[in-house]
Amino acid sequence: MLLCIGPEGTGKTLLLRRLANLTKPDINLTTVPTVGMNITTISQGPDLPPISIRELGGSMAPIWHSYYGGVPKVMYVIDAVNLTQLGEATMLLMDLLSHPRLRASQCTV
Ligand SMILES: Nc1nc2c(ncn2[C@@H]2O[C@H](COP(=O)(O)OP(=O)(O)OP(=O)(O)O)[C@@H](O)[C@H]2O)c(=O)[nH]1
Ligand SMILES: [Mg+2]
Repeated sequence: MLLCIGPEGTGKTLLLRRLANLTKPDINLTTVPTVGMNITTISQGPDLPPISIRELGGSMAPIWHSYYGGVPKVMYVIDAVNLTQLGEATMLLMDLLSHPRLRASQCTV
């Protein structure tokens, strides 16, 4: 299962909802902060298996590492327009990239 993480309010839930509903233009744009996790299944078409992505809320950043075991790919989402959050986003990304559990599984971020 893939992991989708990033600081609070960067648009992870909305992005995954969009990816899961590419053929439906009118998705609900209202979200609530993810407390815990959301699992989204994204179809890849008739010949490929669906992908499951686990989103962890930004408020869970201190325990994101508990979910790194065996993860082949991480989607790290930032809000590039939110300049006040970029410092935090960078620090969390550095923690992520240097985490031994992800390095051991040769995870792609
Ligand atoms: N205009 C605009 N608003 C967005 C976009 N992505 C997210 N939002 C809004 O930003 C707010 C937060 O989005 P979420 O998708 O809940 O953010 P999140 O990263 O899942 O947040 P946490 O679960 O708290 O970590 C919501 O009100 C969204 O509707 C975008 O691309 N454009
Ligand atoms: Mg969310």
